[in-house]
Amino acid sequence: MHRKRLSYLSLVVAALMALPAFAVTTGPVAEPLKGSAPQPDGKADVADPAATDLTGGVALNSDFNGDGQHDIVWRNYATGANAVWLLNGTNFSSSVQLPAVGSPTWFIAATGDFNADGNVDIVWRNNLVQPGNTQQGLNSVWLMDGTNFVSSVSLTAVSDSNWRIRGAGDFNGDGSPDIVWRNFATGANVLWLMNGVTLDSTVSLPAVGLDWIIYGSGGADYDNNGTPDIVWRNTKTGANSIWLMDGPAYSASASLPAVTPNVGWEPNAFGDYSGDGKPDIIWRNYRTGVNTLWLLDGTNFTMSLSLPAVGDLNWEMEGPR
Ligand SMILES: [Ca+2]
Ligand SMILES: [Ca+2]
Ligand SMILES: [Ca+2]
Ligand SMILES: [Ca+2]
Repeated sequence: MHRKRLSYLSLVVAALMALPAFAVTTGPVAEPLKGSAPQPDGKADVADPAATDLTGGVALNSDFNGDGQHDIVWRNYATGANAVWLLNGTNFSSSVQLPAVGSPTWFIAATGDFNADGNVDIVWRNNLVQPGNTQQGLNSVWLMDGTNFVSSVSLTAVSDSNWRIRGAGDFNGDGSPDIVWRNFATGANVLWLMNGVTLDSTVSLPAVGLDWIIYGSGGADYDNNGTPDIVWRNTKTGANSIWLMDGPAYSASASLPAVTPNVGWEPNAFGDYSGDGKPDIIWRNYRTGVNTLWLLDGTNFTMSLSLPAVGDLNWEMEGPR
C-alpha cells in the first residue's frame, strides 16, 4: 500500500512549506449553544462492523473533564452545533455542548493539548472552497478549559484545500502534539512538528494511493513503542491498517480486520476506552447511525461493544483523533 512517490513528494512538501503564512487573526468563532447535543437514541446495534478478514503507551488526548476517561467529540454539520460525549470507560455517561460554529466551512480536524495546560484542545481547518468563503485555508486551535472554550489561536494557513488535517499526536516526543496531513489529490502525507501552536518543521511520510484515507492518530500507540501510530482505511476494499511509527518516521504497517466497504462504516475515534492501556477504535456508521467500539489488544481485534446510536447522520464523530 505504500507507493512512494518521492519524485514529486519533495516538491509537494516544498510547496506546502512555501505557502504563505499570512497573518491570521480569525478562526472559528465560538457562538452560543445551538441545537441539542447528540443523545443516545436507543437504536439497536444490529450491524457491528464485522471482522471479515483477520489476515488482512496511550496519550489521553480526549479527556475533556479530567476524569482519566477518553471522551468523544461531535460536530453537526447541518446545525453548527458541537458536543462532547463524556464516557465512563466504554459506557456513555453524559453529553456536554461546546460552543457552536455556524459555518460548515470549518471542520474539526484533530484533538490534542497544544498549550500543555492539561486540557484537550481542538484543531479546526477551514477546507471548503466555495464562493464567498474568505476563511478558506485557515487553521486554528481552540484552547479549552475542560469543555469550556477559552480562546482561539491561529495556526499556519494552508490554502490548498487538497491538504487535509487527519489527526494529531506527539510523534517526536517533545510534549507538543504534531499534526498529520494528507493530500487527497496527490497521496502525499506530511507531519507538522509543532512547538505548541507554532509550526517548527515538516517531515514527509511515504505517499499512499488515493483509495486509502488516514482516519486518525489521536496519540494512540498500538504497538506500545512510545510513538503514536496512524490508522488507515481503504475505502474501496474495506481493508484497515495501522502505520506503526518510529518517532516521526514510518516504520511498518500492521493489518486490522477488514470491514465491508461502502456500507457506511468509518473509524472515527481512537483512544483507550477499555482502560487496559491499549488503544481502541470507535466506528460510526453514516448510513444507520450505529456506533461501535472495537476493543484491541495491540493491533489484534478482541471484541466489539455497542455504544449508543445517534440516528441524526448530520452528527459526525470527530475525535479523539
Ligand atoms: Ca473524560
Ligand atoms: Ca490545552
Ligand atoms: Ca511533538
Ligand atoms: Ca506506536
